[in-house]
Amino acid sequence: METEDNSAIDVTHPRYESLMRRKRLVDGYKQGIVVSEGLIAHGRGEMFDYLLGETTLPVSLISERVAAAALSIANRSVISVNGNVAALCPEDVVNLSDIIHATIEVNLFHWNEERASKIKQVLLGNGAKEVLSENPDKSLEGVHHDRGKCHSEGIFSADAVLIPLEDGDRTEALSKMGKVVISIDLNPLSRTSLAASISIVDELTRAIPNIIGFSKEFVGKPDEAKEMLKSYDNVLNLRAVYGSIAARFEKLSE
Ligand code: PTJ
Repeated sequence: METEDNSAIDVTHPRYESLMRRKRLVDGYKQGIVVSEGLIAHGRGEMFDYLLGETTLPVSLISERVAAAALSIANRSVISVNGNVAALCPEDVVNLSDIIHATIEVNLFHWNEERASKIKQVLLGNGAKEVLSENPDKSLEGVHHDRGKCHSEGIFSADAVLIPLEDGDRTEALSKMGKVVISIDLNPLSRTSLAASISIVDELTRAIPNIIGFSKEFVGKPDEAKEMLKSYDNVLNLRAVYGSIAARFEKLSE
């Protein structure tokens, strides 16, 4: 795979996956899908991924399973897609939406109609049948300005929303609207992780395939999904994430 300066990324490089994610984001930036702030946000995510050991914590597998349960029993679920998500894993987003029958909505922090349209094309090119994108007709309650824009047929009326790499303000607004809010955010201290109903602290391109796998298990099993959701405590789960990071550092410092 070629990088910006046309040098190849060596598949045997120990950080190959990480380098590939960076490449996808830089390519997305050049195509006008990712904003420059998205590159900074990715760097912040990478830093937190180091703290986790660049692996999915056992406790995050639990929140991913619960997320699959919640999405599988939702009446109206929506997957929110921003520039980074479209650049990193558009195919997985489409696959997940097919399995859980979710609407895909392009929802941007830095709103721009032209970029929303480009992201929609990326998703359609990856097999999406329908994508809500341009001309949002509603606003999230309490979030003014362009950041609140959303679609009445999508996020606004959804009972469950999957929000990868989301801003804290909007997460809080979605929670206040009474929705089941499922975040994917490597930062366990972010306002998003603190405000979500199910906080997945994991890297996006690891988390979505895991949710896909778990979603398949819940097909035709709504009672099992409801039971799983009922027994879940997000505060305890987040505490377990902090505990896992602390335990890792204790071990490293021995
Ligand atoms: O395309 P837009 O306009 O919607 O903008 C997208 C960004 C990501 C720039 C925007 O939503 C933003 O500014 O987000 P924040 O507030 O920086 O939050 C992004 C969060 O995602 C941070 O807590 C990062 O640690 C985390 N993050 C970044 N990359 C990943 C990640 N979490 C999981 N997987 C990643 N690959």
